[in-house]
Amino acid sequence: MAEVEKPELVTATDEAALEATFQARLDTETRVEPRDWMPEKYRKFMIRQISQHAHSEYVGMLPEGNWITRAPTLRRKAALLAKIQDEAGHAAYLYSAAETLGTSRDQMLEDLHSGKAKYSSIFNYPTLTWADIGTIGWLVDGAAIVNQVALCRTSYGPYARAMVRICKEESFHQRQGFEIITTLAHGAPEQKAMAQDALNRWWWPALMMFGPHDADSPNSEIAFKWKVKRQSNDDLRQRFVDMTIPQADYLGLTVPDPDLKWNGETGQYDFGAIDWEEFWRVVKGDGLCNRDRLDARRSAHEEGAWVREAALAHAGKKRAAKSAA
Ligand code: FAQ
Repeated sequence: MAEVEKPELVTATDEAALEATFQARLDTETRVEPRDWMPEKYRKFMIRQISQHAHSEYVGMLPEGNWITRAPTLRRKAALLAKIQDEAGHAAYLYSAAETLGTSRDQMLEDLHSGKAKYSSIFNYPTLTWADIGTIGWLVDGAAIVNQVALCRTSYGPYARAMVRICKEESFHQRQGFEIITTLAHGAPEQKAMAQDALNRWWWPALMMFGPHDADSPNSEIAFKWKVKRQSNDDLRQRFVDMTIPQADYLGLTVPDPDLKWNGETGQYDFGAIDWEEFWRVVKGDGLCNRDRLDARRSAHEEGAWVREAALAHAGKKRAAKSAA
């Protein structure tokens, strides 16, 4: 199908025709690329989602960063450092993908630092013990993969392509987390207790990562129409639960949900009610670590100003030298 290019003058009728062609392209699974015409609403919707995803990766470095200096062995420390660097890389790809939609990194960071933009609620919980680092890899990266594998088929080309690479790296993260938690769960009674305590604290926040129930998800309808979302919040959450319970069984750990049970009819696990009041409180800024996380990001940004200025000055000098040559 031909590219949809924006004509010089667009009347309301043209706009409707362009939108119809845009939707027809989506319906035939044609990806949207940066130079294609797209409805303003789609552009804004994608900036919202991709930038919030980027912020999650960016803020997501902080809970784990807390343990770099306290990792129990050199090998664990090297793997943790590599993982955190990967998250920085994910943020960088995602900020770049969002920039192709016409926003700037400065704008996105301003929205994060001012508290206007959201990031995943999970990163507002504290990492109290080393077992939390294993649990983040196991559950948080595990949930992120379930969500992001679906996004590899999302309609905006640069985002979908970033997801493919990110998912590969997240798989490594999940494996290293599971290895940490396996060592603890199969270790001394104190280590097993530490693993169980971490699971108790991270289980429910991990389920919240998939967002509100489908019926309470205002963005879902249009996200499906535009093929941004391929599977619903509840379907992905269910997939994560079904995938994770056998892993908890293997570890000999108990998921903190008295209502959890296998349902032979559906072939899935039924699970208890999520505390949505807690979810919204954390999303709105009142979680255990929201203030710390934003303070840390703001001060890192301010302290890094000289690096950005130096890089710009260097690029300016190189440009000047090239045009003088
Ligand atoms: N936290 O209408 P919906 C990672 C907001 S990456 C905070 O259902 P939507 C890697 C939502 O934005 C984790 N806010 O929204 C890693 C919306 O508000 P808005 C991040 C949330 O977009 C691992 C409102 O609630 N992954 O972990 C959350 O259709 C380890 C209504 O919700 C992504 O961002 C939440 N959990 O569906 C890094 C994936 N859930 O924007 C370091 C891409 C919902 O209208 C260490 N994003 N909200 O003001 C998505 O797939 C979707 O945006 C959903 C939400 C599924 C998250």
